[in-house]
Amino acid sequence: MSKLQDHIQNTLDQSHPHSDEYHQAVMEVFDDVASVYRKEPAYRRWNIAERMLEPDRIVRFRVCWDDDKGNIQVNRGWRVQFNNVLGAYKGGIRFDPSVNESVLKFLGFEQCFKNALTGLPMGGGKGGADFDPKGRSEREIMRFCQAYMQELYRHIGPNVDVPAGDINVGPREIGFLYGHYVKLTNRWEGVLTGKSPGFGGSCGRTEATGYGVVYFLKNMLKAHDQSVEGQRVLISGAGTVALYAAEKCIQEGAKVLTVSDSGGTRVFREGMTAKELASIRTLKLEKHGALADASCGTWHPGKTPWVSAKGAIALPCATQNEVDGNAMKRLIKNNLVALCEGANMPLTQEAHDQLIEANLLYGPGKAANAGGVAVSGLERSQNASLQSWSMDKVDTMLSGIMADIHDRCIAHVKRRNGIYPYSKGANIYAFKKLAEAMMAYGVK
Ligand code: NDP
Ligand code: 2IT
Repeated sequence: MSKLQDHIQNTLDQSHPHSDEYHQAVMEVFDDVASVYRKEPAYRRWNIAERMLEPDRIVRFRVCWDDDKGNIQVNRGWRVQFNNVLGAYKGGIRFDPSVNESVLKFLGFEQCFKNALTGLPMGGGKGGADFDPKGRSEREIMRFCQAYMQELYRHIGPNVDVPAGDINVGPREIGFLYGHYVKLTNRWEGVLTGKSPGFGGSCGRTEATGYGVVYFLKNMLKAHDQSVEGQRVLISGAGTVALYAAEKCIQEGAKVLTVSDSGGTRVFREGMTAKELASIRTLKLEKHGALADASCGTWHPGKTPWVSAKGAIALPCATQNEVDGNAMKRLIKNNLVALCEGANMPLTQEAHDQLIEANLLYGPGKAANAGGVAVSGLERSQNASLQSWSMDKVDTMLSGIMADIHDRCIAHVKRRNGIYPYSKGANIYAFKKLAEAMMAYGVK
């Protein structure tokens, strides 16, 4: 470990104890930027590393709501406003029982770097609650969203902090959240993204993260004289990101062998068809955990995609730390060629280190899944100028932004054994951009 890495680890231990996910995300970045940091004395002079580790603020609040039986339920809500030097805080909201401050700090920290890579003026933030929507009625989910917004609305604004969706927060939840914001403030403005296109949302926002992952993959493969067509692809998750990544893979002529959820994996030996994908999307919209009930492919309860089929491309699109060391060993043994992260930090530290060691193509989440927040940025532009752009226009812009992100990832690194180290390149590019803005702002 270098002196800088030692210092970062000590600072994390002292200032952010019991925050494993946060430590993991931070150390991964500082392992990659240590050499750049050493070469630029101004970073140390301005104490950039330590300042970057401390979120601007974390708002934590009680969320009380009535369930359908008339019982009062109590949850905990947060908004982590991480860093706004590049623009208003921007990042999703996650509702899941696994949400805690460590998870939201890691997501907020990653978001600062991801948003820097998009080239759009957006700072980083993340929010959520430890609410479990599984088994809850639509009315209960609506009342929860309203109760969450009852506090959140004080802390957000179109030029302050602009939340969006994440796990278990899609267009329906954004509608409930936005509706309550409008009611509370009497202001119809671009304060949330991921709205339905019927009331200020952008065409293509729902598709953007999944499509963007595949656009990034295409650029990465092209830079190494390969293509997506005909590839065998393993996808995890069956939510917004996973199913649109699958859709784009099928459109590009790849074979999607798997999708999964917390119950298990559905395998399509010859590749999923567009019709099968449509049936799964309908099922998933109806209820959580419905992948087990689908009538296509074969069902592997309790299994992950990584042990259920063999593919050259892996797109983890479910959640953090979903690919562990054993799974990565298996993927590498089965001749993995490229892995692109639809989810945020889906690799455990061990899996990450193995992938780097194996010298395979690796599109890190902060680059590969940035298409979602990028189209959120386009939604803000449309709201600010009272315009509504077509799907074609947004998709063309998304494809251009993903190509630019690809190029930014390789702007500061050279090929190593024939392969660009995208993860290191993404961390260095975004770090420099954030650090330069922080130094220009002076001490704040
Ligand atoms: P969704 O809620 O739409 O889907 C999440 C999917 O992941 C579901 O199929 C869910 O299964 C599965 N999943 C969740 N937790 C686990 C677990 N512990 N083990 C196995 N499967 C699990 O979320 P999104 O598709 O929006 O988000 C997926 C990932 O992509 C997250 O990491 C998110 O942060 C990231 N992301 C999302 C963006 C967006 O625009 N939505 C943008 C960039 C990144 P089940 O239904 O059984 O829980
Ligand atoms: O992780 C992410 O980038 C998101 N959940 C999307 C954030 C956004 O503001 O669109």
